[in-house]
Amino acid sequence: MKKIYFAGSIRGGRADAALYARMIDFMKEKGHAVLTEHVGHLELSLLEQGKDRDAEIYAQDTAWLRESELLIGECTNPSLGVGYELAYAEGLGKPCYLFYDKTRTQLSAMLTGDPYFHILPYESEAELFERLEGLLAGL
Ligand code: 6IA
Repeated sequence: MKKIYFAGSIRGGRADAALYARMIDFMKEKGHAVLTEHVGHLELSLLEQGKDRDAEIYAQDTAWLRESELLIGECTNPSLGVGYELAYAEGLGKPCYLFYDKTRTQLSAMLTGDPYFHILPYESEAELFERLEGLLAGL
């Protein structure tokens, strides 16, 4: 059982929120703890209306990054917050695995150009889950 920090877009756009939820469920089914389950909550856009909690969110998420053993990100939908989390995790030396749908986006050169990151491009959801399963099995 590993403590996983899952990163996915929130204010960057929620187009892939249901996919994040399926990835989070899959990681939990495989016996891992996902510290950031809310990233997959489909009702999050409603909850996000009150924005007075940002300092608390920042403090909690950076604490979870320090506590986590690795980061798994779904990076197809660009997100400043996810980019920040990736650099923060790299600074802490946490292994980072980044998925993105290469038929839908070109990942930032700041990620693909950094040999620290394990980049996992995919072309279909089936391929994404195959690669995620392989990654989790190797932990
Ligand atoms: O810039 P973005 O909002 O797209 O950044 C997304 C990333 O920042 C995610 O990977 C999260 O870990 C983190 N993040 C952004 N907003 C929140 C948040 N909002 N709660 C927790 N983590 C966040 C409020 C939700 C709350 C009302 C349940």
